[in-house]
Amino acid sequence: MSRRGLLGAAVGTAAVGGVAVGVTFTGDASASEQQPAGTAAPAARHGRVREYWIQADAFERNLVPNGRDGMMGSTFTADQTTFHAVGYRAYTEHWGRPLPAGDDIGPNAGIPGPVIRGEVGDTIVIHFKNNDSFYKFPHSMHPHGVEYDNLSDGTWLAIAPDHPGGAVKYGETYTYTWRAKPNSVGSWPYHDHSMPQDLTPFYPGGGPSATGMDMGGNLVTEVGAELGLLGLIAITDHTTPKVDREFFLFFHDLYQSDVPSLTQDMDCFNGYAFLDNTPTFTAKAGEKVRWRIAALGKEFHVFHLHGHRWWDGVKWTDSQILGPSTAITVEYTEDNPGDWLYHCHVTDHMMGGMVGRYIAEN
Ligand SMILES: [Cu+2]
Repeated sequence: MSRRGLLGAAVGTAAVGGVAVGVTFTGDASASEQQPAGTAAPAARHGRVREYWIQADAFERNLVPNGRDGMMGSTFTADQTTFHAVGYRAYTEHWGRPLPAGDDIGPNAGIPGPVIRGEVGDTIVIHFKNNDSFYKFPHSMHPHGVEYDNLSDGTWLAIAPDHPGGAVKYGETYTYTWRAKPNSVGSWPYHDHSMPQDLTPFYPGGGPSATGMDMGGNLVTEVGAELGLLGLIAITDHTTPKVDREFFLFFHDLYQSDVPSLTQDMDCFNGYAFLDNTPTFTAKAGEKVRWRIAALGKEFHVFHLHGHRWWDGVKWTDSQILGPSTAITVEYTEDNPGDWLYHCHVTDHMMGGMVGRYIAEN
């Protein structure tokens, strides 16, 4: 049973009013919810089942499409900054065709993958298909923040290589079931957690493959996430404030030693590096703004937004730390129009591309 008509109401939780497509609600999820100790149970609510059809797709990605580092002035040729990426994209039912961009799922351009949303009480069903036609690696989807059982963990281990859902082979499918609990409210990452792989055979003549380790080459753990298989989960409840703008920002890095077609390490926002290649976000004075921000990899990062301060839950701040697999939600009312930078405040990462533009209009 498909009930797409309900989607408008669900998208209203973000109050950004996007055209709602591609997420189907089917029936009611379990209504029983545990509450944290000492909190009053909200009115009983029957969650929905939200179904997503998500495919891991292979595509070429030039991380610096305009060929220029807008802050430092360096220039790049496309061959220096292009690699074979793999990203999650949301599709119509049965992976029919890619969904258009929308406020509900975001740009759906592959890196990051589609925004996966849920309200407390909902069951999120992910129909995943591996269409990595370039590397033909196994891939998976592993969530943070939501509840799941072992069959929906999406994690590969050498001691249990055939564990269902941990290594979905090229051309195959798997269904994950995740549940939004009261302690799931917030922003979370999801990512490929499948087998380590060596990329060097795919880039003949490039890179430092000779430096590979003795044991089976230059194995990279969570290689799928480095190639672009990452995204954000947004879980809300009845207390989540409505906002006028919601931005999704992913901090991630690609290393030349792992991906030999790159001529340097690249520090990326949403699959791009350097000012005016990374996303430009816009808002208007007076609007309520929310950023949902996550990071993966092996670096720590500092999200810094020029000209703005927000409450981090403990104190006022204009810089917030992120580490691998952590996420933050930043909210403020736009009160300082201008053409501002947002960037990672780790200097190496600024130099490597983690700089973007935020334009607030009067
Ligand atoms: Cu950083």
